[in-house]
Amino acid sequence: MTWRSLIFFSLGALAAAAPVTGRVELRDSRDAAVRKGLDYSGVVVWLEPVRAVAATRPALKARIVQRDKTFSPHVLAIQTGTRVDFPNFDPIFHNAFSNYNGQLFDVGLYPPGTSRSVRFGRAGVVRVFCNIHPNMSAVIVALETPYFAVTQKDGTYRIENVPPGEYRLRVFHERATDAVLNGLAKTVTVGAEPLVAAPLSISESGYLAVPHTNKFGHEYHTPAHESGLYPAAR
Ligand SMILES: [Cu+2]
Repeated sequence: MTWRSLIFFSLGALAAAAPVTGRVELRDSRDAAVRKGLDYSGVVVWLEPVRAVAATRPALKARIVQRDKTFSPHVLAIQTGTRVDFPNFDPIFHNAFSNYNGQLFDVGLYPPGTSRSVRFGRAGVVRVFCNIHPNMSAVIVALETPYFAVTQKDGTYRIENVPPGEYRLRVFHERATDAVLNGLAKTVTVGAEPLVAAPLSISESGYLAVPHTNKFGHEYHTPAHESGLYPAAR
């Protein structure tokens, strides 16, 4: 292949990929901001190719910052194989640990100004907590596909560069049951033009916040105002 044909081919491949956009609405929530329609953020929307195998992007990196005793972002979507850094920007120790498909990942206790990282090689939902501060929580959604996005506060999402084809559109929301989420999966066909997907409405009904334990499986010994409920009150 000559350089000219290679460049032509690359431009052609880029032009063929279109963005998929849409909007998600949350209902039946106990969260005041959600009920007022002010915060529909943190819903993961992704596209699984029905036939072709999604292209892999090696050596991907992402991060969840610890600052002001908060993990940020609260919801992170990644492709499997991504290494996630957990830098500690607080003047205190943190100990991020996670429950990953039922398996414990422990980053260990580490001091201010340092970082630890974990590579997530399998698809699944990773619940991240801090072993010291029960109110700290985050969710990592590891996906086999590179075509994903997380909703903004207004509920909109935008998945870039999706090649034409047939996909299963799927969603994850931390305060929805598996049955609700599975019921929302649907098939979409992406062509050469940008696609605006039909709006999605996710019910939080049936979701129960359960207390999480520390990494040793014990309750947190903390002041009463730091509830151990997950997801923690914000
Ligand atoms: Cu902490």
